[in-house]
Amino acid sequence: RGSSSNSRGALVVLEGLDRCGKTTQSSRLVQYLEGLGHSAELWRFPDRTTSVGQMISSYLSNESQLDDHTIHLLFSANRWEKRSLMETKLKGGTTLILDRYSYSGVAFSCAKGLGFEWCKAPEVGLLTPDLVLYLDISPERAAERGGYGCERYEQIEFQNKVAKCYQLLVDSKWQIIDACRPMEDIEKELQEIVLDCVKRCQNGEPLSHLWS
Ligand code: NYM
Repeated sequence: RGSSSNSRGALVVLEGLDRCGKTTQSSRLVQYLEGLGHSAELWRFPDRTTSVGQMISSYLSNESQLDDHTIHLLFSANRWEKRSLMETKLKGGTTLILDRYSYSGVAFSCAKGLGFEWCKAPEVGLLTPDLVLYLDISPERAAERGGYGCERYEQIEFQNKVAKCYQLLVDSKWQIIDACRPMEDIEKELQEIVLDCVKRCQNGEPLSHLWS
């Protein structure tokens, strides 16, 4: 498909507070793109299937304790271990819909009090998304959605700090989506934005690296 020799898949990231709806929306987006005949995959960070991912998973469920810097670097390592496959997929024409990425890494660690620049440093050199969809919802509204589970970070006060840290990361690749609306309305809006992005990448938009 693609009209240029530099045609590639799009790298699309969904971000937001816990329970903002991005997991549902990302899988719907993949279904939508596949329905149109595009090659698309849903990826999640953390990827809990790798050995680094298993360390992260046990930390998140409070089965293990780790120093804040250590867990930050593990989250980053978990993205680095997928970096080359990510590039291969994109260049092969597959669009990747990512449920969380480096922005979660920075926002959640920065909310704990780690330095903003320190948090960004290990992400430098990863692929820059073509589009970041931020599903915007207040922590109070998010918590109403069936309530938080018992994983680390799922508390309103902490989520407020995360939201503030996310704001420091907003750039021209971001689109802020009002996530308090009915799910179908959000779905429609995302479909339009993402399809437009997929088309741009088919026309040979170059890949770049964080943070630029
Ligand atoms: N999280 C996620 C981080 O703290 N740093 C990261 O780099 C990433 C990718 O992990 N509360 C946090 C955000 C979530 C938690 O994510 C697990 P999910 O989407 O609930 O599985």
